Amino acid sequence: MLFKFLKASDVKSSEITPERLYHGRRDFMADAARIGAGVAATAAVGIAVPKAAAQSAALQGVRKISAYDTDERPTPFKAVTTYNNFYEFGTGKDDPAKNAHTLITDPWSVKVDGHVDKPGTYSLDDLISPHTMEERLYRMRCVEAWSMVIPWVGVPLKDIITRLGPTSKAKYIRFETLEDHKQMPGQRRRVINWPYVEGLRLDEAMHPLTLMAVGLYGQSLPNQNGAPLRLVVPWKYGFKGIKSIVRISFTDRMPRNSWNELAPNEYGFYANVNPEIDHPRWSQANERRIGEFRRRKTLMFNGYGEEVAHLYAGMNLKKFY
Ligand SMILES: Nc1nc2c(c(=O)[nH]1)N[C@H]1C(S)=C(S)[C@@H](COP(=O)(O)O)O[C@H]1N2
Ligand SMILES: [Mo]
Repeated sequence: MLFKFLKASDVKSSEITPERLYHGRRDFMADAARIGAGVAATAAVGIAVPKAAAQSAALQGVRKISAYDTDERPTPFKAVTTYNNFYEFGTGKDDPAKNAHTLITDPWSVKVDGHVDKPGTYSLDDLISPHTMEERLYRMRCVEAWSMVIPWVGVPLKDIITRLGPTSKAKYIRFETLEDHKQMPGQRRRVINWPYVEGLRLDEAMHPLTLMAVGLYGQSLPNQNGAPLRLVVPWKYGFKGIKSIVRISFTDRMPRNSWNELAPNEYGFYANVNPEIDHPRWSQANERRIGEFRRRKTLMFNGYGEEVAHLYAGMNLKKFY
């Protein structure tokens, strides 16, 4: 594996908490940005900070690294890695952390097919170029009305897509999670029509905010968070963020998606965070940030409206929920 950042096992054995490592590195990166060192990396954990991001941090004179980062406080590592949704390992929030150790993530390959110039079976290293790897502090919102702020490590999905070369027929992208009833004991129960599938319109997938994550808090993804690679779409409900991806298909038709299939009146294909449209069984107007007491107002497109609202101009968001 090419990834140079720490593995979860390295961190566990050290005295340093992932949060302290993370904050330490960000201080370092901000310092490097202030003194104008183009690429600031290779400190305790070496992910490369792209030059443009470092420079924009310098311009703003704040600890902002990526132009897309939220300035909100990251949710503690412990909560991010023990309060999860990953039905392949059980339906309880603490099931994935307890059960996901059976998932084998190395070696890992991803099948690419459909309307694309370079179909084939790719190893993780062939798919993820470390040159475009970035850290992004994103606000995440689950349809169950809780939210977190997570420092992801990943590459913009558009970089992967551009290299694969979708043809003019490709209008959507479809992702599929591993199906293996031995490694994923939750799949022995048919709570979902396995494998879990998700999709995006191609322009949503090409948006610079859309990330293919391979890590969080400066280390590779813990299994329960979707190792070794998972989707992160910060303006959509969490269920769009499909985990442990083994197949990427370029399609001309809107693909099915697992939550929509499970409960079509509750979960649409678009799944944009929209406080004005309640889930049939509860309100979406506010949310509980994990670790906080007072509920917060939920923001349209999860606060990313300035960046993404244009993707949905003219669409009836009540119909396309
Ligand atoms: N394969 C798969 N991906 C999945 C899920 C799942 O059950 N299986 N749950 C989704 C839901 S509902 C949420 S909120 C996020 C949770 O991601 P996290 O546990 O890393 O916070 O993963 C999404 N991706
Ligand atoms: Mo969710």
